[in-house]
Amino acid sequence: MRKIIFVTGNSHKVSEACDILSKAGITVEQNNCGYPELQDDSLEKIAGFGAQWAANELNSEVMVDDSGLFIDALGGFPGPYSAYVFDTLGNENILKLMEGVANRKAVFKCVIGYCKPGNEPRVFSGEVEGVIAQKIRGTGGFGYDPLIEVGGKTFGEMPDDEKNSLSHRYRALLNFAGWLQKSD
Ligand code: ITT
Repeated sequence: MRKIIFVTGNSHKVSEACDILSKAGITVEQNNCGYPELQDDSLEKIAGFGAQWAANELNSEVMVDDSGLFIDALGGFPGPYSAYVFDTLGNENILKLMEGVANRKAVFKCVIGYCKPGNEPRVFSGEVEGVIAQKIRGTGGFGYDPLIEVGGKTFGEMPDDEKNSLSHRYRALLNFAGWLQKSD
């Protein structure tokens, strides 16, 4: 089994990555050292920069994950600011912003950054389209999961294995694992 260090402070991301990547023969170990967050609108640039910084810092191949929820009617908000907005507004206040809004389309995007020390980073993205639910539903998952509905259920209402078979993170990690298996 190949082992990759996953630099993140979010243990939910780690357990999802473990489930998804174990099927591709990859094990994941969390490192909580953090990395400087580039101020940029692009999740790809943020993830690439973070992966390169952490690979050089730890002198090891690493992966990072930068994710964001892009709400159509709010011009893509909170997008790259999703962590800050979740901590400050939270799901209930986002629902208030969406009161009476008919267009509830949203895209959840995940970008995996990967890098080896001294190398350029690679990025792998995955997206899932959904809608912002009328109410928070479900107690599973984390973060925005009870707010985003995909195929009639929120991520918060899905068992872990269901979310992990169709989520933005699943799609990004599948791209990553496919590339990793072909490279070295
Ligand atoms: P790290 O940067 O340390 O990896 P983070 O939680 O700050 O962890 P992000 O900036 O990528 O990660 O996440 C943006 C926000 O989106 C944050 O509030 C997460 O909890 C939330 N989030 C990320 N992935 C999610 C998912 O699959 N389901 C629900 N919420 C998610």
